[in-house]
Amino acid sequence: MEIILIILAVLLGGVAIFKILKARELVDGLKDEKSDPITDAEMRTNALGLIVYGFVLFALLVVQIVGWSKYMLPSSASVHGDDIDGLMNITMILILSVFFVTHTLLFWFGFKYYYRKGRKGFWYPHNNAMEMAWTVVPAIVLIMLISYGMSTWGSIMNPEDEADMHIEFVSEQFKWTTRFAGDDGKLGEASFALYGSNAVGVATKNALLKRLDESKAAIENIRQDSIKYEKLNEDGWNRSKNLDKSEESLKNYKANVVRLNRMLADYEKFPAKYDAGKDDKVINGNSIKLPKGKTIKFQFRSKDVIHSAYFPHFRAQMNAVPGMKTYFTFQPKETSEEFNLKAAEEGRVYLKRTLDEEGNVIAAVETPGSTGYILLCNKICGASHYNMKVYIEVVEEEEFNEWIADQKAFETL
Ligand SMILES: [Cu+2]
Repeated sequence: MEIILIILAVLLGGVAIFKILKARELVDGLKDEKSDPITDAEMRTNALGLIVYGFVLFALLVVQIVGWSKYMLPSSASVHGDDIDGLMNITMILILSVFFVTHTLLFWFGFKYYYRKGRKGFWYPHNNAMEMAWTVVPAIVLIMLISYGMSTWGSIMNPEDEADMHIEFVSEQFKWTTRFAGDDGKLGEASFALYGSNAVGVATKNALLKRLDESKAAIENIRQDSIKYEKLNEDGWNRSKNLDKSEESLKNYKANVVRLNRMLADYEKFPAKYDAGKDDKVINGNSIKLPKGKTIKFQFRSKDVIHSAYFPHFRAQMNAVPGMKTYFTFQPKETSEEFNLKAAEEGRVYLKRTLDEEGNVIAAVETPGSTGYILLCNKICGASHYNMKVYIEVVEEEEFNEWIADQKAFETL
């Protein structure tokens, strides 16, 4: 209510000023003054206003950079992340320098050459040397910047080191399911044909056979239902909609049976890639552990729409696209504990919230350090997109080994 009143007051104030100016114009018209409508003093005030505006703009920018840098991400927690930070810093230094130089000139020239009676502009239409300079110099700088960016990206996407570990994230509205490769160090084959109780569709032989049985049973059920609906239809009850639905499901399940049989035939030829899934560990919760100092190759899949796996502290991001696999490899170089200490040392803070019993925030205290590693969905994918995250704890190798040993294998061997 208060805000509405304030907005109304501002609006009415604006209307009043407009009306007063309009009235003044009419009075001037009556007086029939032939003088210049804008005086020299007004012109000078405007010019001064421009340069003051420039100073305020610069000052605000500097205040924000200095004052809010404590909320920025701490320095990278992954090995390749330092390259990304280097790229970011050089780019920011370059564009900020150009920004300050060009805008200083812009405001200064606007002030220095404001209109004064009797002064004429200097007509200077063209200069080849200058044209060349401001075309070639930015072109060279941009080519260098882009080459630097492309080579950095190229080396990050094609790491020389073999991965020590393989982990998969499968996205769906609205959660991530994690799969760790088992002792064989390989992620087994997976397919959407097995989704259901099998969260990421791991395709071991047993899982394929189980799903095949389920699909056949489902087809039988649908057939029984269809017979019932047809009977009801004959008795005068309109069940055409149910029949259409049954037909649709029947088609899907039949296609699934074809897919599963094709994979079972493939299993006879290449059993290894299916058997590799037996010891995989599927984690349904939203918190996982990772070992420090290991190169991890992450694989991403999606069950429904495009999601994006974003690990801000590790400077990593990759889309998870339905129907294909995408990859990103990185090595965490600090445990969660070490990272938190480093963040505090670097002067970073986060807001520590205290909630009451009903979950309302009653206090938010700036606390030195970091909230900790997290995997976020970075593609607006629907209503609960904001809540699609996995908490990651990076620990020493021994602690990780203990934790992963406690997780259940897909098929108990
Ligand atoms: Cu998402």
